[in-house]
Amino acid sequence: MTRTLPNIILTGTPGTGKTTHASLLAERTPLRHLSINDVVKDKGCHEGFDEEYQSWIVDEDKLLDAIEEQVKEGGWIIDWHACDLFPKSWVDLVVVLRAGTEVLFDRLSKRNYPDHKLQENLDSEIMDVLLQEARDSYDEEIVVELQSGDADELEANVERIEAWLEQWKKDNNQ
Ligand code: DAT
Repeated sequence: MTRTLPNIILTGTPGTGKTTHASLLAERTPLRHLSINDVVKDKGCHEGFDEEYQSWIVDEDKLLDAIEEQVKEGGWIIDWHACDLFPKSWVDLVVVLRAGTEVLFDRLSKRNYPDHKLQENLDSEIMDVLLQEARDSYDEEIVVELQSGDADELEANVERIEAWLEQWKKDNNQ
């Protein structure tokens, strides 16, 4: 099925700004926000809750089955702190959001994460884990790394993605 609107994966370590970017983009473009966290919870795509990490143990097959039909139609901003599970054929752009250690520490400290979870997320950001995962999973040309340290960067990122969307529409004869 050809998509009349593209699908964008918005990924990054927790706290880098996925929800914030997705909400703004959903306001300003026809794209809709697909929070994988909500799908996992609401549609039960998990094998229970990991108390130690305070997160759901995701059943990836169930998750992909739950979203496949709607995602294939196009027009989604897929927001999740992993990206390697989504089939390449579903995805037109992968945005990896980044934040510096201090900024991320401040943001995550406001969430009641256990210490080891906070530290693991900081380590993951420092070691470029999500960027590497995106580059390993998708063609280099569709992976974009964007800084999300402050409000100016947020605005610039949203404008850049809006411009990319307009170009995608032209290229795809809309
Ligand atoms: P995520 O969905 O990746 O976990 P979020 O969108 O919930 O992250 O953002 C975490 C917090 O940081 C939230 O209070 C909003 C703030 N934030 C994120 N990106 C920002 C930015 N570029 N400028 C200012 N604040 C930002």
